[in-house]
Amino acid sequence: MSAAPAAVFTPTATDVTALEVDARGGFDIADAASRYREHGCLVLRGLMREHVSAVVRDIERAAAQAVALLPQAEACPEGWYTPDGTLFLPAPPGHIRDKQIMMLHVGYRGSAALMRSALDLRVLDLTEAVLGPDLELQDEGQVMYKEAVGGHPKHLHQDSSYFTHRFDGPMAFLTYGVDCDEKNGCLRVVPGSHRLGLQPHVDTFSHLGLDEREWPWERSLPIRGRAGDTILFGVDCIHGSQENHSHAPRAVFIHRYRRADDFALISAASVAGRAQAKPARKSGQRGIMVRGFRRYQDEG
Ligand SMILES: O=C(O)CCC(=O)C(=O)O
Repeated sequence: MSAAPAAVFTPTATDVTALEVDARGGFDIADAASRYREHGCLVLRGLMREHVSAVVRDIERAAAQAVALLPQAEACPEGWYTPDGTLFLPAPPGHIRDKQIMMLHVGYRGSAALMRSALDLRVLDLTEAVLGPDLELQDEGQVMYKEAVGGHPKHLHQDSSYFTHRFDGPMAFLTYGVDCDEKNGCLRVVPGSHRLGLQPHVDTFSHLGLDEREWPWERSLPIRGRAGDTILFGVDCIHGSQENHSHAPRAVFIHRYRRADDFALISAASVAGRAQAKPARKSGQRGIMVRGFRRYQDEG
């Protein structure tokens, strides 16, 4: 899809009710898929309520472990990595340390609870209804962690700026580990923005982001929610979240699914990284199959 002008864009919804599905039990998969296609995002209330406490227990164990590993952190272009694979950013004034957690390494290889939650049948049914029968996990599962008292913002962006895919790209299911609102940095989305195609991104404190003069936070819709609520969005849906100004950490965990033959042509976290990236191939990007079968393809 080629980029369309952002200035004339009108969102497909300005009220969260248009995006909501009651997912505390079974729900109408075909209806959810059609609303997801229309808005580029969806709010699945209560989808992960049976998984959330076990996943958050592992997230908090991993957070304590990452902080203990900070003396061994090494600088990288994005911030600092501890040896467990956790990414830290500079901390704001008044924080208890000079570095704060951004992306916590837990992963499917580290937490059985996280892996179990990624195999939820309703999630796979909905993904299959949109992307087709053969599905893989894109990566190892992602945990974004905002520490208390100022935890980092993630500026409005499209995931396609970080990973531009050959086909549709992944569908991301982001679940709240705690109750979220504007105070602790709930996710904000721009319904219908997937129709814009990939927009130009700039370098920001939280890596690639949209220019704040064109995309101020006010253009996005805050999604308040309870622990266990899930927000589904595609790679071109504009989303992000502000700082955590509460006194408790705010974690979310994200599962991403894509067609088994899809892959990131370009992966980068900065403008220069995108400019220098050489188009990649499928080989080396085979994720764990979660539905269907992977047919042999000559990837040479
Ligand atoms: O932690 C968040 O709320 C932001 C997550 C996000 O924007 C992303 O992973 O692309």
